[in-house]
Amino acid sequence: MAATTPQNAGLSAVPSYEQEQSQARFDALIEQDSRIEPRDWMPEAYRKTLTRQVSQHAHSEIIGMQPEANWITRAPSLKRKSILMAKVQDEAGHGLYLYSAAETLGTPRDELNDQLMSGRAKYSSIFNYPARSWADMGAIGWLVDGAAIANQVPLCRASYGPYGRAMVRICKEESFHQRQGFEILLALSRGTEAQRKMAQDAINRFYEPSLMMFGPPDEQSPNSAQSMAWKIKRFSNDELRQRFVGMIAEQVKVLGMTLPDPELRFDEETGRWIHKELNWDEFMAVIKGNGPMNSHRLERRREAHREGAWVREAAAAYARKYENSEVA
Ligand code: FAQ
Repeated sequence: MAATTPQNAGLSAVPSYEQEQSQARFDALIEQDSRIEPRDWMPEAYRKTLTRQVSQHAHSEIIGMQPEANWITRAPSLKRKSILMAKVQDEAGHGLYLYSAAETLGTPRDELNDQLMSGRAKYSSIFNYPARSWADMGAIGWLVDGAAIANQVPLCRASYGPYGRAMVRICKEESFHQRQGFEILLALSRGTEAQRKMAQDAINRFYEPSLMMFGPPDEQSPNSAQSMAWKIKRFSNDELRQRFVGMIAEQVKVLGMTLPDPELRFDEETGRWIHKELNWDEFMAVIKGNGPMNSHRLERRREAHREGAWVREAAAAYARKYENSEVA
């Protein structure tokens, strides 16, 4: 390698002809609403931001299994139990598609997993709140999966191929999840006074955290502008949040329940939904690891990983056996 001299210092920062061509091809694909595929050249910052978002999303699906999995044994009927079990399994599947999509960007799954278990990686704030009652299964399905769909349907058109394609299947399953949550709340809303109270209490506790799932307000969202320019995100955090709040404002009427937001209204002039100021200090505390359930969720994840060691060893031994055999 040539030594750096005052004459050539800084030359490496000047893009080569090939780099310029690659950047131009990438820009054109984004401009045409085409897809970037794993073998295509992409700017390092694009790769990094996608790895961050897709892996955080995968971690959310995996950690998000916990609040509902804790209720499988306490579901009120065999039918409810089997539905809930299927839902929790779906979330595991979503985590796996998303880890696969993240791996195509070059970071191995073990490393992504380490980032989660060591507390270095974020996952959705919502899963750091406890699920206290059976009605919470309804509120999680209706509000949490509902917010997830509102956020994720536009991600089906994300510019990175493997992410967009994974999102198509995930969104189909999330729609079923939302309906099952709504149906749990509907059954409770038509039940006894105690059941109605339980449903209302669950809605009250999950309303604000579900609105915070969309991320900080636009002016405090450092990643949004670039992610939207790259067509990873198609709408801003606030745009999606107010779209979601408008949807649930109508649906809650069918339940005969209320949303804990006296300020909620549709503003005819701006064509936007107005909702109360959310507690962003609480949000920041939760995403920094200080929410009510953060340490519990991570400890449970590490425990499950330790308990699953024999499964990973057996799978690896099985794969080695077939790698070495003639049948393979
Ligand atoms: N929680 O600049 P922005 C589900 C972080 S759905 C935690 O606005 P960005 C389904 C953000 O990472 C839940 N952290 O960031 C299910 C960034 O920090 P960083 C998962 C959050 O990326 C249902 C910083 O704040 N869905 O799991 C949150 O442009 C039921 C600044 O924020 C997805 O992940 C938050 N809520 O926008 C499963 C969807 N919000 O990384 C089981 C894909 C923001 O710079 C049961 N992700 N932060 O250190 C996205 O659409 C985006 O990443 C956003 C955030 C919208 C979440």
